[in-house]
Amino acid sequence: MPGWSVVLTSDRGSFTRFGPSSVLGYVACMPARLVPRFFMDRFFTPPIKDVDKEGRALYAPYALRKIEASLVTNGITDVAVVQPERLEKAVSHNTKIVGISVHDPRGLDPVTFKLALLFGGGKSWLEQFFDELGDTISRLKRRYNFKVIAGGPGAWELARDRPEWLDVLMLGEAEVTLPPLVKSMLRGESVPPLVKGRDPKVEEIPPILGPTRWGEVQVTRGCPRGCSFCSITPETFRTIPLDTIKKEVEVNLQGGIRNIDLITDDILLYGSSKLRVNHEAIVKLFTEVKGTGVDGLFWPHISAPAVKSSPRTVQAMADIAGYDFDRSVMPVVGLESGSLKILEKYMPAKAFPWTPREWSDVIMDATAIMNDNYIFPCYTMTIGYKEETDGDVQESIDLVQKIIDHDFMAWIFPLPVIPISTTRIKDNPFPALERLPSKYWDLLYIAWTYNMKVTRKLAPRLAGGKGVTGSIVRFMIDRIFSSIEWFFRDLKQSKGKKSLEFSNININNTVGTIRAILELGRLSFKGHES
Ligand code: B12
Ligand code: SF4
Repeated sequence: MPGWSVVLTSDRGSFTRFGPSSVLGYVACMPARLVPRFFMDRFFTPPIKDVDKEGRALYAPYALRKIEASLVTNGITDVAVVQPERLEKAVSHNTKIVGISVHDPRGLDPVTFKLALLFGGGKSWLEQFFDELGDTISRLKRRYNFKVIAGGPGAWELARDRPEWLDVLMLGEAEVTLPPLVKSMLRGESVPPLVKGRDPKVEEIPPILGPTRWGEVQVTRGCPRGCSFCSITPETFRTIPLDTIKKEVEVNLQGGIRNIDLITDDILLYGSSKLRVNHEAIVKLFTEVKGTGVDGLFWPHISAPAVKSSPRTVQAMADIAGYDFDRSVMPVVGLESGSLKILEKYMPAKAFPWTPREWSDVIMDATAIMNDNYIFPCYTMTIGYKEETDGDVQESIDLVQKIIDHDFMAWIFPLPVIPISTTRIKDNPFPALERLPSKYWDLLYIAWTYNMKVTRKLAPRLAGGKGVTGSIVRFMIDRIFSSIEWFFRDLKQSKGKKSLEFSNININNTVGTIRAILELGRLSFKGHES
């Protein structure tokens, strides 16, 4: 094994394909004691094993590919992206720098934080994977004496709680700032422990050089809506040129990837100016990407007001990409709140070109348009602002109830709002059980009972193909989601206090794994009886 001078990796919560569907990536947000390791390794966060003949990862998360490209195009070519499981083999006395990309290393992001709150706390799988990577890095660092640099969307969490083995933490985008920093480090010069990356112009962002784990290709960066709780807010909005996008699609196709995931914070922002949907640019994007021979064309985010403002664009996207039930899209979409007060204070541009007063109509119309085009939104809500009262939460409940009454195919996740330290609400307190409005638990209950219904309808899609893994995941989704209604009812009735009773449960051990499998069997049997 050669031992590259720069080795890039991330923890297993990121360096995986998340089984048959990226939605299953959220399982890693669960407390580790409640999901046996066996299930993580086999179904939810299995390692990506493919390597080239020199031992580098054949498929990697997009951020690592971007970092690699920005170093290589700036003359730092002795770089390898490797899986965390192969780190030990990849580093040697030649290694000067190990770079890691982090998504949610301390479990502070909304989904992870909420699940800890609901299930009585404890380390999430994301934290567990990060700590395991940290142990390996510490050990190897003692032997080989390299420097460690970390960055990524979750870097802010390490600024709050910094591991002792970390030498440099970079906040923000890397393309411009990282290459000179790495050159200094390779020369053995001392560099500051905390660095803020400057946002690159689009022409300063080089295309990736190797395939990504599920064909990720970024099409926009940043979001001009400027919601005050969102870490995307401080970024400048940019549309990536179509030529760069097509180069990245080509790299993925050459790597045998057929499905492309267009990374964006809102696919309808592509080519836009001042938040106006650019129909022609989006049709061109979809047509040209599809024309390269791509099979599936997906994307992670869209915004409800943009959908409502241009239904023909949504329909064109669906037609070109060929969406149907088995090829549906399940983007994360911000629903945030039903309260006018909260919308006006924390996200006044969220509803643009409509006003916060019209938010409810925007959501209802947009959901109908999305569902007509096989787009099933995962709506996320931010609840628990300082001045949010039960009256505000009731307005959110009313909006959610409307979605339920229309029987839309949409999940609804009421999440506690997190004061991410790169946002304008960074000084707000972290959510705590006692500070959440008491109606939060009613909202959670109606949302989750509805989510269970929707999840069961979508189970065949979530579980992917008909293979063994697909069948097992389908089976688990069906049984688990149909048998936890009591849990949310108890939380509602106890105003959240019931969660404390879960703090001692630990099934992440051999006995727990066997019991979990038996329990799945028992539930399945019960399910067939009813
Ligand atoms: C793909 C994706 C996922 C996937 C894959 C996750 C994974 N762990 O790999 C899935 C769907 C599973 C997912 C889940 C989650 N995600 Co996610 N995800 C994204 C998404 C859409 C794209 C990421 C990406 O590739 N971006 C493009 C690259 C180029 O940007 P980047 O990653 O920021 O990298 C740049 C810099 O950060 C930096 N950098 C990155 N790595 C490194 C490494 C080094 C050494 C250095 C120096 C710099 C550096 O340089 C890069 C280039 O400029 C982003 C949205 C977005 N706009 O980025 C959300 C996003 C990153 N996710 C987010 C969150 C919160 C989550 C969850 C924690 C859920 C939650 N709400 O609580 C879960 C965690 C589950 C998990 N297993 O990790 C938030 C992060 C917020 C924050 N700042 O903390 C984002 C920003 C979405 C949002 N708008 O809120 N996610
Ligand atoms: S619309 Fe979404 S991505 Fe844009 S600033 Fe608001 S929360 Fe962030």
